[in-house]
Amino acid sequence: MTDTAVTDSERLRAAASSVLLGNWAGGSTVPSRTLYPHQWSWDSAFIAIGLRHLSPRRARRELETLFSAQWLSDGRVPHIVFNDSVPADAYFPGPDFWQVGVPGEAGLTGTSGIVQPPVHALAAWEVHKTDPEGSFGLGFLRRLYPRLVQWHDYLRVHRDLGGHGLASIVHPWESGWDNSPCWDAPLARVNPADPTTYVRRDLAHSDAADRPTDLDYGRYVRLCTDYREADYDDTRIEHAFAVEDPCFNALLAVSEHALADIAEAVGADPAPHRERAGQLTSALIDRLYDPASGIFRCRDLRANSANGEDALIDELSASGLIPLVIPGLPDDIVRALLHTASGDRFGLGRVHLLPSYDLLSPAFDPARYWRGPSWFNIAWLFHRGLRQYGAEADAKQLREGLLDAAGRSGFAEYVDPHTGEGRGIRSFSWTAATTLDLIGDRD
Ligand code: 9WN
Repeated sequence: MTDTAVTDSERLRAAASSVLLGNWAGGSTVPSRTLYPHQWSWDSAFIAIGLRHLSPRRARRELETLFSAQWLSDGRVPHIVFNDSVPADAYFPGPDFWQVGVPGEAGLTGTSGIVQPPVHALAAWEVHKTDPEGSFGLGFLRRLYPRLVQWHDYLRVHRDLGGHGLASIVHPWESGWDNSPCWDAPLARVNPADPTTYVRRDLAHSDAADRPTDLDYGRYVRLCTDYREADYDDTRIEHAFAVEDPCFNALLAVSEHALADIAEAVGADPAPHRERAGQLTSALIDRLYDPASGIFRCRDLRANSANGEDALIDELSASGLIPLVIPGLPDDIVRALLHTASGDRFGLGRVHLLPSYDLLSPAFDPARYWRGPSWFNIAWLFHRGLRQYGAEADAKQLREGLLDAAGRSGFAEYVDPHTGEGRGIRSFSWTAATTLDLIGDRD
């Protein structure tokens, strides 16, 4: 290689960097300038993991901005933090809909009232490790640690709706896998909101064939208005939608492990966090693991509202493979997850990245949002799980696939698992961030 030669990796790195820098909004990064012009909770965690390679300072700021909007009342970290430089009607549901203020925070007009997967402690720990000196010097972990503890406490205290030690989601948006077929049955019981009472903004930026249907949107809106009317108080509402999701709880378990590392670094006691991580892992296995299909499944707490019985949801989603990120899983479960991932339902190694949903199901759709397409953050998580359990060849192939698809698609929101064609919007932040994080491995 000559001094002037530019490698593919360098080009990709430059392109990914320019997406992240272009989406920087002053204190945090928008997922997309057009479709998602505010700060999103789990996006920011993935973004920080990529941003740390460009600027550890900015990566720390990303997380601190998010936590500056954490609710003082109960510790919840909202799924959206609204930026007041963006017109109120740029995104629906916007700040006027949620009616939640952020007292004393300049530049932020409010937040949503629901949450997203708790991947933040993991992100904070990864960001810290990139620049321990700068992080310690500025007290990054010392400030964030109590906030992360409060966030996990919110989920433990207010969201264990099933009473067996797992956190429940109360809206499909809380899963991050918004319109997965897993939500079809529990969502069908929800009365859609009157479509004349709101205007969707997403269809102005994305193809309707890629996005959720109007009927699903009506139900999403209804769940939000019911929660809002109960002042987002989990003790004052019988949530119509209440589900234990494997990805959400796996990320909580991994983050609890990260919190133990953070506790140690700031001189606090790591033991309660390790214990809690162990409890979460056991509860996840007891409640959600399905040995017959070799995957974790979602549990619908309202499956039979008449007698209050819950039931596993009859759909196989890649959410059920994400527990592979948890350290110390029993060997038989690791083997089963690897087997399921590379079987015909998910086609690992034979399709692009990892499809979000069962390739063999009639509900599979290669284009529509979370009903089949492959997402980059999900591939990043599964890659981490593969490496953790020594599946190096699969990990390498997935990493190569992620980098190629990201570059070729212009950092698409997601890709068709069969063709690799980009779908949704382009210049999507976590696609660029996961690229930056994995690119080093290819050099
Ligand atoms: C609703 C921002 C978010 C992601 C979600 C993804 C999508 C929002 C939407 O975009 O959800 O939160 O309007 O569809 O499903 O995972 O965090 O990128």
